[in-house]
Amino acid sequence: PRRYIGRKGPLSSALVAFCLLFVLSVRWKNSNSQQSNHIFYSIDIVNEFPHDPQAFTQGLLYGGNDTLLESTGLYGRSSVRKVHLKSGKVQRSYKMDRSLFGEGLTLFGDRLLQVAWLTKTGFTYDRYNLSKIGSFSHPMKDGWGLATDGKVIFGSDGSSTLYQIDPLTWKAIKKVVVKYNGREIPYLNELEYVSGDIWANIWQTDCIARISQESGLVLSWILLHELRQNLLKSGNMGIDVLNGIAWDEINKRLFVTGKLWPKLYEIQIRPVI
Ligand code: DDQ
Ligand code: CA
Repeated sequence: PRRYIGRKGPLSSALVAFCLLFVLSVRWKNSNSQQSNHIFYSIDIVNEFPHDPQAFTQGLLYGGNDTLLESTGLYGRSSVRKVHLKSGKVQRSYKMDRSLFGEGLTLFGDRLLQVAWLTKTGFTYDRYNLSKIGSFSHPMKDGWGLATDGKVIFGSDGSSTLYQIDPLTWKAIKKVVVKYNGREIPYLNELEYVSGDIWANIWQTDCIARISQESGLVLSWILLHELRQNLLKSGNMGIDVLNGIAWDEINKRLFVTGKLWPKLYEIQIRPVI
């Protein structure tokens, strides 16, 4: 059995070792990102946690140490909050003015950045005590979703445009039109940066689009209809749409919830086609 490797000397051994390393590195790369070449993904629920059913979730991100940072909407109920993952308890909350409708939220350095519905003004908060620091005006037509890769801010305004914004000047650096099979995909809502791509809730659907930030092309669809359907089946008739994606980059955990949902889910994606 050792005939092929052993007797041919160091060159063939080196070749075998190289091939093995190559295959392993490709496998490692794929297993470490939530991406591959599949187009449609279903989900498996890994964990479910309580979520404030009064929270009209409009922005969601992982804040480290089993906490989530969340922005909520509806006039008179809009807030920026820090939530304990496992209990769903609101650990700290900033109540927004009654005239504001909270939307996308992202963390840039020590500051939380938030946009609001039907206004081009956004707000900055201290990430630890959630006190309001200031405001900014952004280049989008409206404030829907926010995310960041730590360098630029990604934004959505309910259209099919995905914005890249300079966090210092708040000028648009780049705009791409999000498309799938040549068709524009409008209603981009809550966003998340995951391993180089932008994941977006598509408003009024149970789908998340995984989008190439470079080209705007939808690379895959994640189908999550079972989450909302199961909540409805178990009697939660007051829930609104799926909204809110949070990625824990360190522990590779993916969380989703919805507006007025009593639960937040940790999920894994699984190719269906
Ligand atoms: N958005 O999240 C899609 C950006 C906005 C959702 C607005 C839902 C309407 C709620 C009722 C508003 C009352 C004036
Ligand atoms: Ca998010």
